[in-house]
Amino acid sequence: MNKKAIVFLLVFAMVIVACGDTTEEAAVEVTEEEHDHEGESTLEQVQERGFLKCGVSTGATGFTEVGDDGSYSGFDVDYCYAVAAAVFGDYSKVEFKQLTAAERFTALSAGEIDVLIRNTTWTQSRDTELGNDFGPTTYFDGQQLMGRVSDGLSSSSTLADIDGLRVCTNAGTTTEKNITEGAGLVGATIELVTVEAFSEAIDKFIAGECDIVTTDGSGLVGRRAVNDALNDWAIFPQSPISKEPLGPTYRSNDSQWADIINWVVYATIIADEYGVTRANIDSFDYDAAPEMGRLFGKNDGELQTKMGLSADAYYNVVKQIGNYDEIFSRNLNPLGLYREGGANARWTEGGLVYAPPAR
Ligand SMILES: N[C@@H](CCC(=O)N[C@@H](CS)C(=O)NCC(=O)O)C(=O)O
Repeated sequence: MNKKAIVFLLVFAMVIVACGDTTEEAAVEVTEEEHDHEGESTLEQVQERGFLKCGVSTGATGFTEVGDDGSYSGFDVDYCYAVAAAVFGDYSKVEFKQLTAAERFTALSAGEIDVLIRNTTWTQSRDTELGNDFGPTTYFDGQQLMGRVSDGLSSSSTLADIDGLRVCTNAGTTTEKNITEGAGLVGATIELVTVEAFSEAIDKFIAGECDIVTTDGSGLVGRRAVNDALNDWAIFPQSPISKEPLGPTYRSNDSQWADIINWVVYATIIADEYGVTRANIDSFDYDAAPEMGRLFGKNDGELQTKMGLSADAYYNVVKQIGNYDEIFSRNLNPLGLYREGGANARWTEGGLVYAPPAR
């Protein structure tokens, strides 16, 4: 139910009084009609506001990058754009909020953002204790470590090899918990140094204040690529020390909003399964692929309007942002991250990227 409330705000303004040169402070009473969002769904709030508020990281190569002109790009950023395309038919209707790992869940529960798409791992405690629900995994990751080749580390190093070393990572992550537990299990004693943003951990690593940095494998590959350190920095162990399923996160008990976000991801995956791309989306034969037609609002049986969206909501996602493979390849292939042979491959090709049927 929409509820309008009249609120009176006392605004203290500095008023230059026209007598002599005295300056007086006057209290001006302003009446402002303010909208009370109580009882409104997340979708209604977002639609009424006219743009999506999407929480992203402070910087993760290939996932969240901010250009010199202030423009955002990356795999996570593209999923923010995709949600805006679904809700508004216009991907650009997004306001990004950069969040450190430690502040992300508070920002979400406080309503500062509508969805969090920020290298965020789905875990049991985040799901059950922190008031979050998780959407489909968009990137199956795992934690690894990075050290200097000049220190004798290589891609075949193991967790036991970090005994006695200083290990840097960012606070509020699964990373810090996994490394503490993992090192303990192999009997390695480490000095764990936690910083706010992961870029600070890299700065310390470069400055020699840390021997090791650790985070999701994708984050290490990205940082190594931008620092042109392929031959100098070794990523290990070959088999990650944890599972880090990364994907969109939203507030608990918000079923309609959850459906919308989930099907944004599924739409990109299903489009990839059918080979529908930004380039061929308008020449594709939807009569021959009724599932694709339903999902894009081209045939009978579309279900988007049942979710409060327009029938062509997911058509707009793929038309404007691309299918899963396009999003992955454009952002992550340049860093040396590929789907083939890994968990992010299509389920038909031995991977885990799978979507339920659109019917
Ligand atoms: N997936 C882990 C780690 C997330 C994380 O903070 N990853 C780093 C490295 S990719 C990152 O996003 N850094 C950017 C930042 O610190 O804002 C989690 O959910 O706790």
